[in-house]
Amino acid sequence: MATKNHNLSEYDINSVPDAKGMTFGIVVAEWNENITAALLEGAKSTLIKHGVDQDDINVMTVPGSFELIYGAAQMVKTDVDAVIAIGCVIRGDTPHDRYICQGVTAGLSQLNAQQDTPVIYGLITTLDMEQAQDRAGGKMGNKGDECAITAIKMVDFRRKIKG
Ligand code: RBF
Repeated sequence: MATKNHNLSEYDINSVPDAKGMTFGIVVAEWNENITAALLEGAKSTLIKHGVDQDDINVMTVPGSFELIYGAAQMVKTDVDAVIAIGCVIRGDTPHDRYICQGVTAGLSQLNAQQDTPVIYGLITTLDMEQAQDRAGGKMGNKGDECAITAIKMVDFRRKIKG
C-alpha cells in the first residue's frame, strides 16, 4: 500500500478479531508529550472499542524514546499478551535523533525476534512537529489506532500458532 495518503486510523473492521479478554502493556515516552499522549489515547480507545477491558491495559511511562527498549523488555516479562511502545522522535539540529531512532528500531526488533510476546512499533519519526501532529490524530489519522489494531491481530496470531 502506498504510504503517502495512508490514513493511520482507517482499517477494515471485519479483519479485526474480538479482543475481549486480551491484555496489553503500553510503554509511553514522555518526550514530545503532547504527541505521545494523543497516540496513547488513540491506542487505548481503539483497544477498548474492540472489546478490551480498561483494567487489562497497563500503561507505564519512560523518559524518552530510547528508554522504550528497556520499558518494553521489562513489560514483556509481565502477564500481558502484547506490548505497544509509543514514542515520537522529531528531527533536530544534530544527528542525535537518528541514533535514537536506529537504537529503538533495533532494540524493539531484537525483542520481537527473541522472545514470545509481540512488541508493537509505535514510534513516529518526523521532520517537524506538524508532521507529528498529522499522525497523532490529525490529517493522517492516529498511529496509536494503528498500533492497537496491530497488537490485537498479533495476539490472535500468537494464539492461533500456539494452537
Ligand atoms: N526522545 C524522544 O522520545 N524524542 C526525541 O525527539 C528526542 N530527542 C532528543 C534529542 C536530544 C539532543 C537528546 C539528548 C535526547 C533526545 N531524546 C528524545 C531523549 C532520548 O530518547 C533519551 O531519553 C535520552 O537521550 C536519555 O538521556
